[in-house]
Amino acid sequence: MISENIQNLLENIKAAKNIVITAHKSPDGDSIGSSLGLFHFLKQFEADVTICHPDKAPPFLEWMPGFESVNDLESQEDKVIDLMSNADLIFCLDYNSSSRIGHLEKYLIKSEAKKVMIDHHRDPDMEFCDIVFSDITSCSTAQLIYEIIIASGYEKRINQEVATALYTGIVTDTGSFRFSSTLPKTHNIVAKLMETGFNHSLVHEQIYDANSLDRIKLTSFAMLEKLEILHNGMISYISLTQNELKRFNAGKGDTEGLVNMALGIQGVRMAVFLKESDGIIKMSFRSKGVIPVSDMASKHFQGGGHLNASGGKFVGNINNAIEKLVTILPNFVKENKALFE
Ligand SMILES: [Mn+2]
Repeated sequence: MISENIQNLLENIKAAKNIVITAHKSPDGDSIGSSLGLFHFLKQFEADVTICHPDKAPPFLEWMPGFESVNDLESQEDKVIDLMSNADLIFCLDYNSSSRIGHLEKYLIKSEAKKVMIDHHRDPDMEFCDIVFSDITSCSTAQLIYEIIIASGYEKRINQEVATALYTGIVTDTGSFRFSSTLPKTHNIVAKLMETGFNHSLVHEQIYDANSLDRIKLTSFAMLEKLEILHNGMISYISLTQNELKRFNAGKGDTEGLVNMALGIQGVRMAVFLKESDGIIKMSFRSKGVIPVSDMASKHFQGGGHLNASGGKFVGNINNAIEKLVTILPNFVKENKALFE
């Protein structure tokens, strides 16, 4: 897939005047890491390169080299619309469907630029991009970008900035190398990135040891007051209302990881997190082993994602969302009975 497309991609990069890098809504370490990794790489070519995301990145990524170059439609509307309309090459990173970029979608669809998808989510929509690099076995989009750079023959252009950004994408999307998507080649790639000499300990410290006191208190509250256990201790869920989030001044990214803590309980095989957000309920699903939470997300909650990590939503209030979840679960457990034993 990479080797088939690489020539076409390189020709487009070399011919481009204005390159725009987009990534999915609600940015995470991989969407920002892959955007900045590609940004620092492409800056070494002729074209002007900019990053246009649908919304603001969480503060825990602010330390990343080049972070100030990440524009977002939410807070820089005119600039982003202008950049999107002048683009002749647009990268679509870490999303498999144009519906994943919120209000940025209409500017992407309107644009006559060549579009390049680089992504690792299941069931990619092949229609909205001209060149597609989709590998659902890849642990992260950042890893795919590394492989694309290698295939392009420009390995020497992987400097510390590129490496730091791609490393951050890989670390965050693999849960620090623990998810089953982490392959031997992932470690080989990380070894190559580390050879550029960036401070990897500092990357971990900036990502994982920089919580606000409010965030720690929100986490404690969620665990103590809002954690529910079902099905003989095999399923856990946490729900948070808008008022509860407000009480702890929760900002972007502050509930990130709660679902993994709910999954981290001994005996729990599957965890769900529900969060009230702008009139809808956002849901995250996680599982151990090969329990396909992506099935539940896509069938019942207008979402999808990865086998062990998926997202979805429910339109309505949080109690109805919980009710629907609790009603569906017995059947889901029955369908995947062997996986819950
Ligand atoms: Mn990703």
